[in-house]
Amino acid sequence: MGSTEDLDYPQIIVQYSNGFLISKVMFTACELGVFDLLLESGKPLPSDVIAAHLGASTIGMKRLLDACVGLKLLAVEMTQERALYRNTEISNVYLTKSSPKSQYHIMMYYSNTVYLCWQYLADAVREGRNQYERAFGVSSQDPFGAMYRSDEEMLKFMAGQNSVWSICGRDVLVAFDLSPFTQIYDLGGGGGALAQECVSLYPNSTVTIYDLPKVVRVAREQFVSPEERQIAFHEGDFFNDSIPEAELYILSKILHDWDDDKCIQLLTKVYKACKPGGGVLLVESLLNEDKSGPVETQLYSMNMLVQTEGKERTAAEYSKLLEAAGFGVIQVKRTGKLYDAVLGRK
Ligand code: ASE
Repeated sequence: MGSTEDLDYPQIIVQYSNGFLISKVMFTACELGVFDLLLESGKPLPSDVIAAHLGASTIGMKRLLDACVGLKLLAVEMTQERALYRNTEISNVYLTKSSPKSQYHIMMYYSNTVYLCWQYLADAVREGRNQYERAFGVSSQDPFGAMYRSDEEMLKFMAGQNSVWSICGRDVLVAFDLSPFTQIYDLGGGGGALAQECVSLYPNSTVTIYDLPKVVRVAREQFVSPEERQIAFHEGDFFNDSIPEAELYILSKILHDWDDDKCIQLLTKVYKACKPGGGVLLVESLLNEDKSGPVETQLYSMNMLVQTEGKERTAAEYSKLLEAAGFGVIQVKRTGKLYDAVLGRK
């Protein structure tokens, strides 16, 4: 910001116009396996070698690699007329598939699913609802029926959501001391990465992942091993089936999928199931009270419009939902990262 932000050359407009080009370059380099190859190779490689290994054209690969250098996702060094490319530290940690902090799966979900929905953002704004019918030809009545329209889509979503917890999971789980709660249900816990983080932070806790039967099946097959004794599963639909008694319920990125009525309906069920002295932990990206930011959360709220029935909310809005369901003492902790925590007590 500064003197370039004027009407002669609107830097900010140029930057925003190019935003999707930046995303797509990063997603494509991930998808083609550029960062994985450079990690495995252990030494800088020329573009033609990278192209040959990844089954890509030399012309296209060279162009992609140079753009990644411009974006600081790769570094280049010149040796006798040959350009050699290597990963930057941030790429090694976040863009390779094998890294424990890999964001590869969420990027594939953004690039191949979210991206297609955003094609219809104007329609979503006009109509005030998600765009599954236009984007994928599936009914938008039941958003998770649409999001889980195939096992492959469901797996991509679960893997994508899991990757977020490798960078935000710890912060949302230490925002409050959860050690008094040993019996925990993670409602809509999906692939289980948050549950895994929870049992590692709180060794006396057991976390039951409550999710749809097909989600539980994939979580057991692909994400959580039977050796992980502190993690259990419960198959069910939390709107239509009963919710077992527990001390703490985690609702992580669940309420943002639904309108206020559905949220209150769900929270009321949770309140009834909850042991006295127990609570509910909401993990969500909080908007400022005047909705002036953070911009990431505002953008996610647009995404909830194109993909779900929900929206991102302020801390006061979540507190109102919790109070409507009967929860008393409500505490809010902002983490400064993407996701924040709200604790309501019974
Ligand atoms: C949901 C979370 C997500 C439902 C659909 C979703 C995410 C993407 N699509 O509960 C993760 C958050 N990212 C964005 C862009 O909203």
